[in-house]
Amino acid sequence: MFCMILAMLETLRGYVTEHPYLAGVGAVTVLVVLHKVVKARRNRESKNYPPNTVILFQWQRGPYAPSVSPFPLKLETYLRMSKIPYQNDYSGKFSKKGKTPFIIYNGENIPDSQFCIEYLNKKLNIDNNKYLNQTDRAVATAFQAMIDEHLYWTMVVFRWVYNKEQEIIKNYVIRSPLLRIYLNRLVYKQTYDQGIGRHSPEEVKHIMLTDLQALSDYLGDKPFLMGDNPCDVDCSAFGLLAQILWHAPEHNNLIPNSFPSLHRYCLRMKEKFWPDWDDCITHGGTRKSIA
Ligand SMILES: N[C@@H](CCC(=O)N[C@@H](CS)C(=O)NCC(=O)O)C(=O)O
Repeated sequence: MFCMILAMLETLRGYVTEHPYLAGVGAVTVLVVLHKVVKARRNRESKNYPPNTVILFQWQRGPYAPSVSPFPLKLETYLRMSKIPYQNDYSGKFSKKGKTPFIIYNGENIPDSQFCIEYLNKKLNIDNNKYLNQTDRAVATAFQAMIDEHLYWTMVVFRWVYNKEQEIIKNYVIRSPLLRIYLNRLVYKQTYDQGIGRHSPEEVKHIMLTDLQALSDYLGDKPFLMGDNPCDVDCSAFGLLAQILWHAPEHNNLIPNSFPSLHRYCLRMKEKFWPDWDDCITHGGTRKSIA
């Protein structure tokens, strides 16, 4: 069998050397056909999705919270808060923008958690922010940006740059050591380009604590960030705080000890929107999630 493959490769090599132009045309034809096959398969797949149901593409479930990534957890919490029918796809496919998560809804493909929320709010006439006045909406927008675009990066640096070998990445996110090395380099470059990666660990921790303090101070005694009712920004807050609380052993009880009101807030969000929490986590990798 091995000899046969070698002989075939040798014949192919001879053919390519003798007819480079024809070989090039052949290779392009094969690529075009492959592209069409993959596209057709994708279309066929999307046709099988139930109508009026959000298909949420995300990574597999996490060990101590439903996702190891804040953005799928944010989006899934929003879907639950808004009572939108949805199904998860844990295939780990990335969005057209090369990130997780994304959704498909009635054949439309939308990347980015925040754009998904805005798209669904508009499409389904949902307004979780209806109790907010204009000033509250401005504050909520600022907090959402702080959480998704600022506090997020401090979590990334601790997880991927300072604690490369920590258990969350090694045991649950990426098991292959080679892939881990590749991703560590990739994320290191992302954090350096973003700017946060140029600070010292003490400075990054300072930035994280400043943002957590702002969240904690603003939350005060309220049950949810903007008042008595949960709204869209709570999904961002919960998605990220859950990572620091349940998926960051290096922060060693930081939230329960230093920010007890944020801790109670996380437990409140969990209880309200994730009554099936235990079915949605792998319990430290000891069992499969069932939802
Ligand atoms: N703005 C995006 C951010 C999504 C994002 O950064 N996802 C990360 C995982 S936490 C990712 O896919 N990273 C892969 C990469 O950057 O290559 C959103 O809200 O969905």
